[in-house]
Amino acid sequence: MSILHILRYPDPRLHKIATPVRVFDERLKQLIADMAETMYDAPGVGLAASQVDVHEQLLIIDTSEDNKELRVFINPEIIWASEERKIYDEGCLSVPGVYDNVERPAEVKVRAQDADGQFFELHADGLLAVCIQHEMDHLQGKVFVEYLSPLKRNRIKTKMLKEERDIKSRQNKRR
Ligand code: GNR
Ligand code: NI
Repeated sequence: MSILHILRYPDPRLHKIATPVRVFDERLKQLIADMAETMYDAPGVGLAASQVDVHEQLLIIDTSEDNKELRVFINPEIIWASEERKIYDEGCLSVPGVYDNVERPAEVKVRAQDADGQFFELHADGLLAVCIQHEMDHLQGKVFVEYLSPLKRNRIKTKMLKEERDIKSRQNKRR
């Protein structure tokens, strides 16, 4: 198992559109294991393959307290969304330190495949519903800051680029 590098906004690779998974093999299971290790290490409650620079329709979620409810969604589709909307203070491992309100459908029904290619359906609400939609956005190349105003988004972009410069200069000093 290994911890994978998580792309940081505004990396243009976060805007790539993921393609469907067609082969359910050992490589896929290894990728899921590495993504789970990466998510638990971060720590985060979800991770989309796009965030680790793999542009395939795969995401994982674990909203449990004890990291014992890993959920895997491959080629996910939202087949129903509630009229009711809910605002949630979202964060993202690709935009560390930034949290802001995003409004989305409160409940969704999703159809997806598991690691063996078996189809399943799930009715989600609460944080799980938020996460499914947040991760599915990643697969479409969308990061949650794109729901915020251009002013906020530009401030976040500037902050992230400054942090990136600081990280790079620290790395150069160590050499
Ligand atoms: O860890 C995460 N927490 C979170 C909190 C509120 C709404 C969405 C999320 S997902 C995020 C992990 C992540 O960036 N997934 O793409
Ligand atoms: Ni995210």
